Amino acid sequence: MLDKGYEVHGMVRRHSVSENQNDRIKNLKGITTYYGDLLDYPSLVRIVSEVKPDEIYNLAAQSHVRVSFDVPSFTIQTNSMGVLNILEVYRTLAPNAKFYQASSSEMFGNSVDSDGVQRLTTPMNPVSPYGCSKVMAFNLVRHYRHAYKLHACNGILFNHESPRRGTNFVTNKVVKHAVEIKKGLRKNLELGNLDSSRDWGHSKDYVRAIHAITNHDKPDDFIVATGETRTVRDLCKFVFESLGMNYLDYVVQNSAYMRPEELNYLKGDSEKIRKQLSWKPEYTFSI
Ligand code: G4F
Repeated sequence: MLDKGYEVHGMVRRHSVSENQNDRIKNLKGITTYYGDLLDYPSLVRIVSEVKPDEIYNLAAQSHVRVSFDVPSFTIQTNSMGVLNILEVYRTLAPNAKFYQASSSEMFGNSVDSDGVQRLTTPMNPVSPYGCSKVMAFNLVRHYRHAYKLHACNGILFNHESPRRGTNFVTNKVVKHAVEIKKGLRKNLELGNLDSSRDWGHSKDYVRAIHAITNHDKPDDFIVATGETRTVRDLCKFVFESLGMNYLDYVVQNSAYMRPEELNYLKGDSEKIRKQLSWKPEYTFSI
């Protein structure tokens, strides 16, 4: 957004270690930050009144699926009620703005169409508190768009990764631990389910999609996906082989990383955004 010439304002939650407050954005110069929280309605009113935004991007969430089983109430409050709060503030204080909601492929749960993909018409049967919370938010955004004629959009993004991904998500965990094993700093890599499949894309491609979705002339919902799927086992094989190792010698399963209910398979159909917004990913799984 900064590269595109936007004036960027961001909301941050208070962190007890002040050095870590803006850790994830410290290399970005020119963002004005404000203390706030999706669950703190007055903070949203204060920020939106002050900033008078033209575009609002809601990427805030308790975004870890496994952790959502441990903190289900917080997850649902933040990811569902928090979205209701920001939608209300948007509707009442900045109704001419464009609004983007980070919706998720986790909403589909284990629904797959007969041709092996998830698309906009695939039923949503979430299998985690996180997935349930995102379905509620997705529906609220659609409802606000229709009821109040707002430019409110959902991007249903499949997994998207980058070096900035937290190391408790599987891609960066596998890469980081494999490198440490290679350097002799670690003996093995403990993982949960190796047989689930994900449609992994690159965050750089997906933020391009987010901007295009929000700035399309018609508010709408779009799926953003590569259309390729791989198992966690495929990921391990690829990463370890890239480092000259065999994953079978190092990967061990630990039930602590298994989920009470698992989403087994994701492969998205992103034909609509490719056709209507001319989006396509530049990164592949291997580069
Ligand atoms: O990397 P993950 O934790 O991502 P997950 O659960 O698919 O969720 C991510 O993508 C969603 C979009 O589909 C987002 F909405 C969500 O916010 C998040 O960004 O896990 C990927 C797969 C799962 O099947 C998991 O069971 O990897 C499996 N896995 C196996 N061992 C593991 C591990 N996942 C994690 N995090 N840690 C493990 O040790």
